[in-house]
Amino acid sequence: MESSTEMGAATAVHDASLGKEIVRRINELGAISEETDKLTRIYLSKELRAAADLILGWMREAGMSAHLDAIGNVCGRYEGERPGAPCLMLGSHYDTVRDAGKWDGPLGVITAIACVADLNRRGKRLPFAIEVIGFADEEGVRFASTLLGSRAVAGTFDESVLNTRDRDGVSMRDALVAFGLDPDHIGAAARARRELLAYLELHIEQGPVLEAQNLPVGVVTAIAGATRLAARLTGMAGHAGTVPMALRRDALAGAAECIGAIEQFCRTDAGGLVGTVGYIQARPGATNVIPGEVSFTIDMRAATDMHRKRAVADVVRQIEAIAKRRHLALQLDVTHENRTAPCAPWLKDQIAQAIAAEGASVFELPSGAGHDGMAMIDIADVGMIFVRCRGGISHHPDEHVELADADAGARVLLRVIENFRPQEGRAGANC
Ligand code: HGY
Ligand code: MN
Ligand code: MN
Repeated sequence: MESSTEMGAATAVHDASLGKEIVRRINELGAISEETDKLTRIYLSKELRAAADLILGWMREAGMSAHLDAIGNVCGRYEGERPGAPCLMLGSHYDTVRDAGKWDGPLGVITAIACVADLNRRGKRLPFAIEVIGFADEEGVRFASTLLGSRAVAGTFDESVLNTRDRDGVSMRDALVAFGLDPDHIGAAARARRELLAYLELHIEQGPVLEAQNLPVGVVTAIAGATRLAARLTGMAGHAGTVPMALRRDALAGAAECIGAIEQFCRTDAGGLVGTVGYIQARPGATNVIPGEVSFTIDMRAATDMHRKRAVADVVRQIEAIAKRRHLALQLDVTHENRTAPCAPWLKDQIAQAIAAEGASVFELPSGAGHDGMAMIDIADVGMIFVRCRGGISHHPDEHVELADADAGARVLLRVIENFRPQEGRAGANC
């Protein structure tokens, strides 16, 4: 198994100019945050707008026409030899989780722009167009859904999400208007399958596998599906000093038992099931008041859709039993469900050939993290390239990619682009 040293040796032949440009821009974009001491850039915030303007400028510098689409995605196009040809779409997202790392999402957008800029510097045009897209809401932090940008492009955006409200009670509809977009015009972001030859995303692995294999890049086989639920337990608020324990309907104690049950169920599952409660809020939220109402989120994932759906059903039954025994009212809704998205074999082959040509071993691995390809698969075949990240850390400020690996990922992506062979019969088609 060639180590990254070989890749590093290959890199030694390169001046890592792509990697240096990428790291510089990751840091510049990573400084745009709604918080001074951490990175948080959520959908339709003024910080997301500032980030969009920065990225659109980079796209234009790289020789692309660039615009903000109807839902806030940043879109760049580098024409092929003939204007109007179908495109190889490259992308990722430019929103972040709260207290995020600066590589999750932006690495894919910035690397794609760097590849187009390299072609443009050389005056190289290809038999197809290249489009670079930065999706505006992959993480789904602000509104109880996710993949909003890529779903709008895929034509699968659910209009009902426009009425969901964020933590401050602002509806997505009103947030779009404040961002300068028209909520009734989101359909304009949709693209047709005939316009895309494929969708290709470069992304950090967000896991420890490539590091354990001592490899800088990998070929993604599939993107694991996910189910997100919103739970609300309602009991009875009361005086912390006077209500006997036996008479309480403590919503937070009930939620704690549910969370313990979810963890225990996933820990003892033999099939690699993962379950996470990432957000909880207790009301009224005073030290000396028994919590009367608690809201929390649940995120469940597994290697197959069947396994995940069975697990979700089991967990729901356990939560219902706990609520009943504790005389708590339960409201439990699925807020987001994404099926597992397989990467297309013909794209995996072309990525593998590019990795081998760059002097690294070819290694395939699944993605436990969700990506925009789960939405884009409705209008194009999907391919993904993973780049090693230190310690597999992600969704954390310590998320980090070494310069050599950022450069290696860019060189692999550039090679895929320049050697890209559309599927039979698609090459010369017009949009
Ligand atoms: O949640 C995920 O897997 C992705 O990072 N949005
Ligand atoms: Mn993420
Ligand atoms: Mn991501």
